[in-house]
Amino acid sequence: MIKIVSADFVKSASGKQGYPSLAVPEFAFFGRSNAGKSSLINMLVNRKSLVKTGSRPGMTRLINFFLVNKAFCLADLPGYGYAQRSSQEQDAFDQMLAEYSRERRELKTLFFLIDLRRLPGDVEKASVEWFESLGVEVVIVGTKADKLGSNEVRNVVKKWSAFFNRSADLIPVTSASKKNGRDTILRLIAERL
Ligand SMILES: Nc1nc2c(ncn2[C@@H]2O[C@H](COP(=O)(O)OP(=O)(O)O)[C@@H](O)[C@H]2O)c(=O)[nH]1
Ligand SMILES: [Mg+2]
Repeated sequence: MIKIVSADFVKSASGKQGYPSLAVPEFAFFGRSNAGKSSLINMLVNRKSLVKTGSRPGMTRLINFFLVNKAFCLADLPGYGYAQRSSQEQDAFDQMLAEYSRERRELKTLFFLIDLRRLPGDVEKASVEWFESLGVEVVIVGTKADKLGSNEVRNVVKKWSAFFNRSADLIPVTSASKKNGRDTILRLIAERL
């Protein structure tokens, strides 16, 4: 199991000119605003507030890069689904993601976080297919498991498994508040280093 020795904020970027040159494998966290991306990163690196959480949805418009153990990078991507976004902002957001997915050679895996209480729909399906079409491995992660009973969690994962057409074993379930699922995500990272 990966032991966290250090975790540092490196920088924020809106485009490839701003990406840090770290030359280490990178793992990205993507999902709807409020899905729990920042909280999950904090849980993984054992830090309460390395990444700011619970800020006004849609406020994070930049990609935030964190270097862990000087060995791998975690990228907190901006969240989608913020209704207040203008179409111009939406275009800039799509452009930022497209550029990141295409250009970021260090990117190994994208963790697609979905609140277990939400029903994934067309946006989620299309996003997964789009990332995969660019050759990006996508791991769907259920978040906020503490908000549901364990039977409910199992049923949700079963539904998602059918919806996304992938084995339920490949859909980790996490709770940042209960610190569940940490080992699973760290193991997935370790396997890819
Ligand atoms: N109960 C519970 N709340 C969570 C969990 N993860 C995140 N949250 C809460 O959900 C809100 C959004 O979390 P955040 O990490 O900022 O989501 P982000 O917008 O995807 O980065 C915050 O109020 C968090 O405290 C979790 O595992 N369980
Ligand atoms: Mg966040």
